Amino acid sequence: MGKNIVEKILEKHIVDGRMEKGKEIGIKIDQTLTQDATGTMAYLQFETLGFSEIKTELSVSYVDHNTIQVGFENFDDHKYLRSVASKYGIIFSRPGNGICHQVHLERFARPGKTLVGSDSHTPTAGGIGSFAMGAGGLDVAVAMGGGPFYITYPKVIKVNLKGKLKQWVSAKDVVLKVLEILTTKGNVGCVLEYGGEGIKNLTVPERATITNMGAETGVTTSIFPSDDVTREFMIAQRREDQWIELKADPDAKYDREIEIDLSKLEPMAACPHSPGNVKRVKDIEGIKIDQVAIGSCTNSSLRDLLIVAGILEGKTAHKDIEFGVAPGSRQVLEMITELGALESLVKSGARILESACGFCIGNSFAPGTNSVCLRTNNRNFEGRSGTKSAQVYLVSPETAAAGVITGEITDPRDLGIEYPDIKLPERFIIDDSMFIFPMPEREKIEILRGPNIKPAPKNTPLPSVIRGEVMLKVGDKITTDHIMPAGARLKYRSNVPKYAEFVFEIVDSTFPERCLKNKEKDIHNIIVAGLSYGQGSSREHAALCPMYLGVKAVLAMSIERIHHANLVNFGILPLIFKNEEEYNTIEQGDSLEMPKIIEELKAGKEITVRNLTKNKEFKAIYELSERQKDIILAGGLLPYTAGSR
Ligand code: MIC
Ligand code: SF4
Repeated sequence: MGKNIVEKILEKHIVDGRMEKGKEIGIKIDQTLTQDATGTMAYLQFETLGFSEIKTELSVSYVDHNTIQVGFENFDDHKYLRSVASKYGIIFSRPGNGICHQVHLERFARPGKTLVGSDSHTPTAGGIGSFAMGAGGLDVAVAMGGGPFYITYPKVIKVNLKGKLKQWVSAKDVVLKVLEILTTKGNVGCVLEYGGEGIKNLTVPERATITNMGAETGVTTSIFPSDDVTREFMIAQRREDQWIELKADPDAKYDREIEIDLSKLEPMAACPHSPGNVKRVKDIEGIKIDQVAIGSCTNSSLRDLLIVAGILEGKTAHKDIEFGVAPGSRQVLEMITELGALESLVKSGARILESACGFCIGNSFAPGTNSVCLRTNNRNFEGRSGTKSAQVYLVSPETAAAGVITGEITDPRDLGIEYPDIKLPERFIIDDSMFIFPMPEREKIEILRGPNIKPAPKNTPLPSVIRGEVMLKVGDKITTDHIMPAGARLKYRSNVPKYAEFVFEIVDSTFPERCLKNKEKDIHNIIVAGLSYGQGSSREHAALCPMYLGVKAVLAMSIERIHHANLVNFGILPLIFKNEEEYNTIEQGDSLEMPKIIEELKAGKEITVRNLTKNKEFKAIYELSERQKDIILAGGLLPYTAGSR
């Protein structure tokens, strides 16, 4: 029987378990990447685990999130990351070199390889045919040390692309269409495999826009075949020798197929406050805007910026807006400089922002009160821009550029100008001088730790009885941005006691203090949530900091994949309600007791939960493999792995 691409890659990498849908498998990881906001903790954990060097083919540490540097903390983190990288054989990408996903795509990602990154948009590399997944930092630390990475053997959804995109419609509109079809819920455990004759009309960076934002559907990853288009890109990056062909067999089977006719697509927008709230730009035209931000790992490639520069050539940004452009990498910045596009952007009034995450993570370029923004990134959760009252619409570079000119949401096809005729170069400027490659004689290297860098906290084994209080009850689609705000708080990523002061800051800022009071009295803290709890980023701090505050269990209607894995990794019991009624009955402040957890977990039985306040008892379920149960019992992956070494 023919195989699809996912099967082909997984069968070459499986080291634990069987290739059976829905079952847990362990796979060998060829490459890892980290970024600074999750990386410091990943490397602190790598150190705690006691590995002497990395065991992967290639591991890269990027600095792209915390580059604002108000105070000493960020720079200290950069120094720590640089020293750890040199010590353990990791390539260090210096700040200024660009956003991890864009740079990895340009310089390191390879078709057919597995990649795990401590960032949920790691699937960007799926655009080049890499099987690339986001994970918490601790999982990445274990993978760097040569351990397997565990996933659920996925269902594969084929996305069949046919036809060709019309002018003014681009890759972002394709993935927004995918989001409209699949939404942000219910896709856990699936992989999106792209195919069909339409793919030949999409370049690698365009494919990467699609696989990047696929993360918002909740899938494990998205992947494109590796074909002549991939080869051309790799030639242009002078990496032709790393190209291999990768395609599905003609009789390959899929669990589901979706067809998208590229020629029928129109400009789309994800409206506030969810990437799944997709509408046609036509239907929201005319809304006045205050800010346009172009960049992020979704849309900051050379192709994107050349298009924007072409559209804005000879024009000035509308007087009522602030406009910023963040090129995705130093390579992109150098290329737009050489090709003259930078000049036209500057002349149009663009504020040229750093080649970093910046506005996307909300640590700079925050919009004003009630501002309406057009942004080309992938997430528009409430408050993520840095301003709670802002309304963020996620759009393509074309639609963003149209807004720059008119000052309102505009279908770019209505601009009445010619679509820029851009030509991508046959060769990119290759300059790897902003990477620090590891050198021999690493023993003597001293690891530099500033005062903001605190050791990775460890949990204690799961108590035999959880007895505690519902500290917070939240609704559906609580994102990791709700749980653990980034933005201005990002600089505390290496300092858990400090960062924990901001858990649920935008939902209920009293949460941390209340939790700590209980913790002192040995009362366990419990979180109750609705559907899709923990959507969004891979930040393990959304589990690590609650763990630090004494949270022992999360009881939800459903929990997203990466966050679920992070809860397990930090020894927090992830439980699922069997029905909505139980969720409805439970209230914040209720006292709960789970009297037999260890016994029930070991026997594979449902967990008994007593609501002492309501005098009710019910059973909760869980989706945990035997391995994950052992991790929870040990108090998390750190004590579990340390114990087994
Ligand atoms: C994000 O886009 O939310 C981030 C910041 O890149 C996160 C990682 C993090 O929180 O550090 C992600 O997507 O995983
Ligand atoms: Fe950076 Fe934004 Fe991409 Fe996250 S989504 S890696 S913050 S650019």
